[in-house]
Amino acid sequence: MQVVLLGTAGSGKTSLTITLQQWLKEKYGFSVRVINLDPGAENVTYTFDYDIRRMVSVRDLMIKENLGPNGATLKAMEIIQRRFSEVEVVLSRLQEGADVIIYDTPGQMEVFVFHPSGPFILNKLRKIRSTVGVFLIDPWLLNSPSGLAAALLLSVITKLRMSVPIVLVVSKSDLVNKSFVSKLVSEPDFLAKEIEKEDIGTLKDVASELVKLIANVPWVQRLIFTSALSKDGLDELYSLLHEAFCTCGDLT
Ligand SMILES: Nc1nc2c(ncn2[C@@H]2O[C@H](COP(=O)(O)OP(=O)(O)O)[C@@H](O)[C@H]2O)c(=O)[nH]1
Ligand SMILES: [Mg+2]
Repeated sequence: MQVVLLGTAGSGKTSLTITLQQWLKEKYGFSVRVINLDPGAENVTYTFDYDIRRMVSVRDLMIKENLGPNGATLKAMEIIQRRFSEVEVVLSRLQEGADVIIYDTPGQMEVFVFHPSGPFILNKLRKIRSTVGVFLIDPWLLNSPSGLAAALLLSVITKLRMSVPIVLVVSKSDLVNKSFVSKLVSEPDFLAKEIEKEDIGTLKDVASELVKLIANVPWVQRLIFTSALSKDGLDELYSLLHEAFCTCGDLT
């Protein structure tokens, strides 16, 4: 199994990559490899089995080519796509004896999802081995119901762009009011009412249309909660990943 962690900057991808690796080792005795595909990773001292920053790093590009962070990130993604055959050689070697491979992805996941390189890489990965994406929703988005609606829509767009199954996870669950969020997700009328309470003026009509759209995406309803800090929800995540691989798997 290969697991690709996706989510906005700060949503907890790197923390969950590391925790999940340790948890799978301890609980199942699995051999787990971790790969960093984020060329812009900063302050990460963890030793990955492969780190894309060996090929290209956003920080180096900013200095060498006098680019801003966004320009350097785009340039880094282009370089990774162009030289991906080199990454594939390493990845093939790392397959040997590995039960699970976990991929950490860029903080600006928008770049990964909207730039051609992200779907390109995912497409390559799924040819190596069965691959599933985990879309992390950052709890700070849950402070407002319209934030949750936006996060769910971003996950729908991500699914549209990526050629792999995607499961939805609220990260940092130790900080979340789970029952409130579950109600928002499972009861579209309640979500619409809560959005209406927000002061978003003329966007209310748009919001209610968006809620209808979300309500019609069945897999969105099966939202789970995990914490890299307390390890809460990792069992559930693991079984959801398995379901995602099963062609008959019903993620609702
Ligand atoms: N309370 C709590 N904080 C977390 C958890 N996971 C990550 N964080 C914090 O959230 C911030 C961003 O985490 P990081 O893993 O770097 O996110 P990334 O940008 O998606 O890779 C860091 O300050 C982490 O310590 C969690 O499960 N619980
Ligand atoms: Mg990170």
